[in-house]
Amino acid sequence: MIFDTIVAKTTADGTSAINVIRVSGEDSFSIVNKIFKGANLEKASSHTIKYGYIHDQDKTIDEVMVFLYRAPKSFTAEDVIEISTHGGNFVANEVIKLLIKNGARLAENGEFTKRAYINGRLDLTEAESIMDIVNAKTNKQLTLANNQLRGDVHNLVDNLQNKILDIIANIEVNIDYPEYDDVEHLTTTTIMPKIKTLIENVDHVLKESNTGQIIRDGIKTVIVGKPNVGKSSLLNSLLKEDKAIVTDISGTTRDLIEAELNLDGIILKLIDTAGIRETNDVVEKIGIDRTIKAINKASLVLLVLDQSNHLTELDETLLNLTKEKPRIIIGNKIDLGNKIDLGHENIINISAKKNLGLERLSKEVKDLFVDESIISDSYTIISNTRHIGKIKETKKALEDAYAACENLIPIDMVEIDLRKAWSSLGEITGQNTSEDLISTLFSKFCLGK
Ligand SMILES: Nc1nc2c(ncn2[C@@H]2O[C@H](COP(=O)(O)OP(=O)(O)OP(=O)(O)O)[C@@H](O)[C@H]2O)c(=O)[nH]1
Ligand SMILES: [Mg+2]
Repeated sequence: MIFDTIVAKTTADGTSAINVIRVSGEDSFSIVNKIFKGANLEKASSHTIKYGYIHDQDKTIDEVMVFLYRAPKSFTAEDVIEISTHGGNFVANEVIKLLIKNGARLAENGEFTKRAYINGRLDLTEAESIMDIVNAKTNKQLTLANNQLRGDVHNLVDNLQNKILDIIANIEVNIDYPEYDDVEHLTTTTIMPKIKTLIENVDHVLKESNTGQIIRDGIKTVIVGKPNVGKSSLLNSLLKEDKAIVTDISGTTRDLIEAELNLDGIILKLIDTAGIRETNDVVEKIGIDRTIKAINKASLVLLVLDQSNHLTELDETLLNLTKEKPRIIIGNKIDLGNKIDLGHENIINISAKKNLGLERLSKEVKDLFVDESIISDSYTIISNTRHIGKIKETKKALEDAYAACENLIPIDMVEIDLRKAWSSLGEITGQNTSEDLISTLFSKFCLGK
């Protein structure tokens, strides 16, 4: 496909050692050549670097290096030139303005990657993984993103699609040559076991994707408890900084305090809340309201109790309020006593003030959410919410197909469900994806990507 020539700065704004300006499209070489003094770029070979100057008629703008990539061996699979200028926004903008004056257009967010996708250099999962690499904050996130970029998710999806096609082929043969087999026999002996195995495969992928999603997106975690039990102290000791105000006055925290924590490779998106109690104070009431909403939205609740005092009615209320949620019950102030015993319910005893027991808490979080054994270079797990959604659709369609077989519904109806499963998978890699979705996905990228 032939597109116009686009330009953008690929490095971040601000002063730096160098800036890289990327130009991609059919006229890249002729446009840059017009403003470059040095070698004749139009005659230069691919994958070479030239030294020279960017000039605007007689005026020198900057001393630069240009990196040349001819189609299709470039990031976008088009002719690409990357110009390294000196750092600084002003000089970069002057060069970009000059390129636009000579026929290039300012790129949209993610447009280079979008072209790589449209030109078949990357599938959608590979393009999406580039954003994940840019956003990675932990080693585990980076491993997942790199595996996806290498094509692991693509291969996994391809493999499932091929298995579905195999069943569809079976059905087609039967429809074309009905004398080969009777339909009932075909479904029960050939098709149903195959669909069943596929559902199991998809289920397995979904199960492991829980870990993937948590590695990629972190765990929304809310710290709750009655006033003064040490919620803010816990936040601070986990973060190893005095982020929240801690006092011995009940009701110190009035509104939600948010922070992010890297817990041995797992990102906890922590929210410290206002202690829950009966109150007539309007400000505090609003705070408590927000706490309840935060509990509802969280994936993990850290319920803090005070081990230096016996359980109160308020603690019981909170235990009840959070019992349906994945939660960890924390017995804080263990340095002052050990007065609470919840029987069969597990309590992690800690002292937020004295930094005791925090490793046990980390271990508990991991045990609840992460299967460490599947995070490796050689293992494929799905982590992207969009992909997980499509796999769930696939599973539903396969289950419909299976139920149709069971109910002896005509075989061509079963085939419709199977085709639906196949096309849901295709949406993951971008085989049959709407223009709207593509635009939305790439608009989340940064400029120059
Ligand atoms: N001895 C001891 N004191 C603690 C511990 N954790 C917190 N405290 C103290 O308990 C008091 C309350 O701590 P905060 O962290 O403000 O409690 P909170 O739950 O955030 O309270 P509110 O924001 O009012 O709901 C402070 O005086 C802390 O120093 C602990 O493990 N041991
Ligand atoms: Mg507090």
